[in-house]
Amino acid sequence: MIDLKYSAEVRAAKEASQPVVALESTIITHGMPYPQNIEVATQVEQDIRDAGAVPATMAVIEGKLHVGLEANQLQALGQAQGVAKISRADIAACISTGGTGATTVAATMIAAHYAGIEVFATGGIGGVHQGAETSFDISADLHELAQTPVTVVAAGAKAILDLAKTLEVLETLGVPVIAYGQDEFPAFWSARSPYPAPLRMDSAEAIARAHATRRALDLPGGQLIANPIPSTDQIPADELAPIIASAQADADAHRITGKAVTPYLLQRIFERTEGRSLRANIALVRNNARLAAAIARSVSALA
Ligand code: PSU
Ligand code: MN
Repeated sequence: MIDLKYSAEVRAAKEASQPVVALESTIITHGMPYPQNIEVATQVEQDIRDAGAVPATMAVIEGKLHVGLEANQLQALGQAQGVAKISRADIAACISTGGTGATTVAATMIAAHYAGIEVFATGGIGGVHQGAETSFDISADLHELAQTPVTVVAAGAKAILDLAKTLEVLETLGVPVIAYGQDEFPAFWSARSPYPAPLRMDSAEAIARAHATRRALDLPGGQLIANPIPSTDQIPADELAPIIASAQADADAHRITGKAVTPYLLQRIFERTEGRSLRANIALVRNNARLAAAIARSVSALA
């Protein structure tokens, strides 16, 4: 067994069977610049408390898998340089070698499931990158959704991805993609996209019942809840398209590959939108945290 390090708050919540929402840490170390990363992580945790659940930010620190971070640990992680970005492939190596790493969606799902947490909020999942037909760059997040039973609330997949191919792979892998309150699959910084979502639900209770029904059927894998960014915070897709295209061209020209692709594109888009992409990113993560807390409460009520 792995020796999990619970925060005091998460330990108390587990003992009292209170609803808990998992949060990832790659968004802190690789997804947002300092110091906004720490402000946002702290705010998102508070949003979850305000909505009646307890936040559990996951990370590996000096070889220990943490389920919930104390404030000083969050501060240290947000300022640390050169923290590893860990996914399914490297979480065990990071723990066994005493390393420190931030968890992606895939690694956070593994940690959440291990700790008995069923609901997780993030910004956007990884997916099929543009040009994947030659690069083969498909995020391990998709395969994780196919095998680890955690409901993940995200604002769709990041619009830097090939959304059509991402939806096709999710369908192939048997992952339910449920748009919340609308018919279209949302596109991260934009609420809408040209792609219809395979499923739609309009309440946290309905999502919790679907989650419980998958468990009753013994189905492996989780659900992707695609929660659109509030329309007042979005950036229209046609405004972003040329910015995304030039960021992708830069990534290709600099031969950025593997784990570095997503952080590189996000940073480039942040620069080219003069921070607007970050403001939208913050709004959508907070929105996802609130929905995830409501789902976690409903899941607890059904148990
Ligand atoms: N969404 C964000 N910012 C991020 C990520 C998602 O708004 O930094 C991170 C998540 O941790 C996700 C990862 O799992 O990017 C995907 O990386 P890749 O494409 O290398 O699988
Ligand atoms: Mn990748």
